[in-house]
Amino acid sequence: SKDVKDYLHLLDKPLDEFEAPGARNSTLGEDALWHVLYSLGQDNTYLNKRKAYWGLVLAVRDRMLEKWTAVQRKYYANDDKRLYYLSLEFLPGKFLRGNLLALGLENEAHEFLHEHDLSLDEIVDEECEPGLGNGGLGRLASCYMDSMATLGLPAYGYGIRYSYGLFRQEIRNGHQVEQPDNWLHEGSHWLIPRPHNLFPIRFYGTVNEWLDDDGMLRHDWRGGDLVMAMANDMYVPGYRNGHVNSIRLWEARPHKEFVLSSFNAGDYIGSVQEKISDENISMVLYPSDDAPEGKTLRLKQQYFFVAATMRDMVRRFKKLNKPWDQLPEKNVVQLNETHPAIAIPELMRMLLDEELLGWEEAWCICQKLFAYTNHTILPEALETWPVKLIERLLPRHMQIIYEINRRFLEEVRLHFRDEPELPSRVSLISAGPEQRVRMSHLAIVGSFSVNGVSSLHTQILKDRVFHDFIRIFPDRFNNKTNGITPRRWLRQCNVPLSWLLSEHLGCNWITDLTQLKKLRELVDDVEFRHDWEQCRLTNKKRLADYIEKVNGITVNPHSIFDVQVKRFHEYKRQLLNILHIISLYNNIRRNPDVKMQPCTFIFGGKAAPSYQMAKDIIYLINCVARRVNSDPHTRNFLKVIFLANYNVSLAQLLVPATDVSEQISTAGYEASGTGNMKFALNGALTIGTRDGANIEIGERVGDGNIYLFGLCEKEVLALRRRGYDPWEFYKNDSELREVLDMINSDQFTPGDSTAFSSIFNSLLTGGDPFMVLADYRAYVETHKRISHEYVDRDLWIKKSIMNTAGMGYFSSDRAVKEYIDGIWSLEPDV
Ligand code: F58
Repeated sequence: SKDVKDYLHLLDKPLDEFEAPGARNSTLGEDALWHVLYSLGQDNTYLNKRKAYWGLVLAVRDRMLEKWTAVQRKYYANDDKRLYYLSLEFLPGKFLRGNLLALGLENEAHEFLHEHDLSLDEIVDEECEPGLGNGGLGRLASCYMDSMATLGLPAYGYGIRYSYGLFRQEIRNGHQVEQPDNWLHEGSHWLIPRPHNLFPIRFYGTVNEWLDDDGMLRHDWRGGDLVMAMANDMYVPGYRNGHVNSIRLWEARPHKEFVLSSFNAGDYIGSVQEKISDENISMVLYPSDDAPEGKTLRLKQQYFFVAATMRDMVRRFKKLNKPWDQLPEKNVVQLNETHPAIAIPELMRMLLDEELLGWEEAWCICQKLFAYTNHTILPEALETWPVKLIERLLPRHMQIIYEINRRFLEEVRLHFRDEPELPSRVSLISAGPEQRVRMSHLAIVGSFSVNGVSSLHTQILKDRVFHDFIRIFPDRFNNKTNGITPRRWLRQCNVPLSWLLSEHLGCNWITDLTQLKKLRELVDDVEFRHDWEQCRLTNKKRLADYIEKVNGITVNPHSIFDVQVKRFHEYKRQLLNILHIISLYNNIRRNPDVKMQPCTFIFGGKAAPSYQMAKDIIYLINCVARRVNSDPHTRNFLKVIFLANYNVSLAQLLVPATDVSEQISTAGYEASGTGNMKFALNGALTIGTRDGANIEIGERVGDGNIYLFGLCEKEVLALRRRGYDPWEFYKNDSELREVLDMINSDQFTPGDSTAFSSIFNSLLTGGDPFMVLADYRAYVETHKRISHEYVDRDLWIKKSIMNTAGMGYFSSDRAVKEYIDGIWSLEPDV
């Protein structure tokens, strides 16, 4: 609207010389109208939301393309070293608003829409969010792409253009129901197909041996099936620096349109069948965010995108006419988890079999090129593939993996003569009835850098998970604490607060988040605190409106908004949260005149479709919500909301409206967390365990401004070693016992007393693997403190400000700079 436009100039950095006015002689609006007619083929004399949206997308895209081509030219001209960021997942969120913001076009867009009686808010509703990731790992990749563009890095993201993203979650009768996410049904103009960037990718087949002129044994992989990988580019503009990078997403295409022979033989369906199965490779994202899927199709996806990416890298390198040993001087490949680790044997294969290099030379190149980021310590999440499967699907790669392993273990035996057990522990191939390739071992051995994503996580990798390797490769391990982009996670999602910040600090915080520390000087300013609170209230009202609209439940914007949104997993302990809510409910019912701050507990998140326990927990939350929200005794004090289909867009609505951020994983299990950072950056107070990045957040916002509780990682280990008995807690804590007995009855599911027996059993007879009961009392007591301190508005708002003030460190700009200095050795280009 008009007033938004009026204050935008206050909010943002002015455009620098890259955006010289007059670079184009048409306005954004004129171009949008042009596109409505000439690209969409529709009448542009009047606009509706759809036409305005698509017209704007195309006009914005034109501007990004101009910059992108200029940037590519510059990379070649400067002979820049390039970064390849390989990730099976990217979760960019909606594009339009962020791209307008980065390119400095927000004002023009508002003006154009205003002229047509439309607003940006309604236009962005037209956009559908690409859900090409499961959660933290994919979202991190997108935050890093944003920072790389903003820092002007010669960087390329690489992944898969899934036709179907992560499933859309519906809640029916309290249960999660999965629906396909056909995000491309209308097409996406943010994605440019490049039908000429096409590579054949081989699967199956056989390996032939031959002798070259020097009598060297050579290998040649042939036959099998070919699938084409076609590039689709997505553009990532830097924040007001004229820089645009891209993410190349490969799409599987049939090698042949039809198999002509079978077509001619009259087998029409059979000939189409092959086309269909080839396209399957990029059809759908696997929806599991914990245990890896051991499916052949998943391994095919991995190899498919990695092989196409290595081809693309080598294609660009060859244009430079440099000797092969300069490949790692001109390129670096960051592997986001082990999913792309098959890139290591693939590059070896290309260098050995196609470029005819010797083993030592090829291996030396690989070891200088690749770097690996680990995101998990859950042992069941460490990827392994059956040797038999790789042998069949990628026969040449299996030979290469054997050879890498043979040479590696030979070295290990040589250097650790008195440790005969070590080779089998570090081997790339696990023994047992079914031999499997350990992808993390392959990634460690084939890289020059292995990093964890928070201090605690990296320490655990060194102490436990990869302990043997730290002695073999003492310099290879390092930490890079995660970060989030302040453009999306403050400037874009929290306009009221951004305005307040820019008014007091200037707008440099958008690219230098450490500026936020200056807020500490403002905490004693009464007027500033008042404005701060008003911003928060505005955001809470907006969320309350959404809840009213979508869930049909009225929530009080003055109540404490307590939010836990993330994937559903036992280690993340949504259970702990709901147990506490049930006990609160019991207390209010017992004590109807209770004086307590009203609370709204909000949940969101998806469960992997095959993860029954996670689905049971979602059902429990919804059943408790139904009971609590309809109870006249508690209605004014307590509301429980489950928001369906949690995704990036919903996060952008929730994050700025949250008072209390729930980060309550069992200590030692959450590698880092990034949601924790988004909430604290926007002024929420964290209730959290000493896990992942929570510890570092605590160090930076100050002990008094965070609610840390429960067992620490060492205590979890010690208790487990001593023998943990959840029944002790059941017996000794009557409040807890009452809650558990309610779950084990038909209280929340009238007539069905076994609905949650799986949960009850897991917490008691099952031994409570995530120690929910052990942390219960500390959690409940901490919540009492929160409820008490929230009422002291001055105190709370001060703490809120101190959170934002302390979060500068957690910018993804800082994280990416650490990768640049510590791993990539790249030159920013602007
Ligand atoms: C997450 N991992 C971590 N994996 O759980 C989280 O602590 C961390 O902040 C984040 O990475 C970023 O470093 C994660 O999201 C996945 O989703 C994988 C998907 C594919 C299967 C294995 C897990």
